[in-house]
Amino acid sequence: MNTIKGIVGSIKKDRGGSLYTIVADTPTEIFTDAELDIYDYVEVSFDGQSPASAIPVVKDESVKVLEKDGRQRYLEMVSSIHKKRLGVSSLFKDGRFGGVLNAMADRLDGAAKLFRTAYLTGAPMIIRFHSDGDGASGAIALYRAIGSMGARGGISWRIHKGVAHRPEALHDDSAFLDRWTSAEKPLILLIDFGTSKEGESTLEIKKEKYSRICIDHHIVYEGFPYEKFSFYINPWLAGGTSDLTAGTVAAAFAERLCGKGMRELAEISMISDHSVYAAGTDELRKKAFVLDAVTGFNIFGKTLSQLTPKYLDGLLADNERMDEIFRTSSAKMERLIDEGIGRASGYRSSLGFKVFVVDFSRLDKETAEGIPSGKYSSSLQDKIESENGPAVTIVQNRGSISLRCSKDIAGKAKILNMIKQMELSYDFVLGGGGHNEAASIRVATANSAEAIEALLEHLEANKRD
Ligand SMILES: [Mn+2]
Repeated sequence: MNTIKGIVGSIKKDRGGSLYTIVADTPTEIFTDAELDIYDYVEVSFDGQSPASAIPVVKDESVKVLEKDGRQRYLEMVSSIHKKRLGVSSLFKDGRFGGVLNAMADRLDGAAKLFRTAYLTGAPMIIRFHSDGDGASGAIALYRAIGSMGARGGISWRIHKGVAHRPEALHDDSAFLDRWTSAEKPLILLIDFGTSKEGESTLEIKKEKYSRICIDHHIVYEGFPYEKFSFYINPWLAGGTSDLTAGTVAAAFAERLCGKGMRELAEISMISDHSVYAAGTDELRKKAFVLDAVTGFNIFGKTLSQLTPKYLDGLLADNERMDEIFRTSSAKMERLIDEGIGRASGYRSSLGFKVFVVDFSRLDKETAEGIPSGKYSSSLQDKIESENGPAVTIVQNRGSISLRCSKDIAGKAKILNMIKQMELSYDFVLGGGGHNEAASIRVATANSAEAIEALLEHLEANKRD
């Protein structure tokens, strides 16, 4: 007979009973038909044989006279859990970006403490990560950290398309989170997205109801209400840039949580996001490519909900499957790139670099199937750059236009400024954003040719200032 004593930290009512998280030295989940409340102090006995609903639970009534006493005892228990030190991280000593991570250390530790408390007390969690190699590496790092904190349920991982946490997504999150009652607020964590005008409204809704952490590295625009997050962590607020990837910051966060090294995932995220800090072996490059392909190309027969960090982490360890994905997707991509370069219209800008324009919607349908034009534009840009030197690549796919710009000329081309100017100047521009090296713009499909003309004009106009 195994007995634990602890405090009820969360409850999810179900048919036939309730799922409780008991906060103790190691948090324990039990399913029982006993009626318990948050902060109840209980003794649970497991004989390893009885069905879950027959687990004997003895309530200690001596303290639960006033709710504040129950809360007090709970807080003492939580603070004893925290005596276990948060881990130290080697990424903070990295010569390339350690300084920026150190400048974010207080926020990272605060967020890690909030996350750890929510984790160990059974608060439900939604973890959303951007659907690319960067977002996926960050999610895998966190998944590994969680693995070392003891298994628990009530965590939903969601791969996320786009850069905004929109009201529809929040609605889904609420439907999941609101099934629990918990001592700590339910937690929403966003990795590699969330700095977006279109997501601002979700920061207004029920802001007292959820804890929210955002780990992002997209540029913070003026007026973005980041103070509405419990913790908003972004290198742009700490003297860094987007080159410090969200995956690397999430890896540092994960290291702080569990004390295990996450360097490999940080390196993969920097390769995937074309960071200036990207370095690494062929093996890491392959992993980055495979994560990008499997999260970005819709050709592997996986639905979005199947792309969990558990699956992705398993994939990184499965050499055979990785080879297969690498071969299939790189062959497909190479064919599409050759075709694009053959059909590109290019010219030399008076600013001194080449500009290439490719119409994605006219490429071979079968080869292009399942490959998003944004991913395509990054690979195309790499190839063009390696053959022509610094360049700007514009890929037009009906109303959606992707722009890519070599690092060396990003300061001259200023594509992000250009997109902002266009948003102000043209009604048919529906939105846009990104980094100076990689950005996108959405326009009304009927005006897409006009939009390309305007883009090229604005690119030239940059030389005036
Ligand atoms: Mn990223």
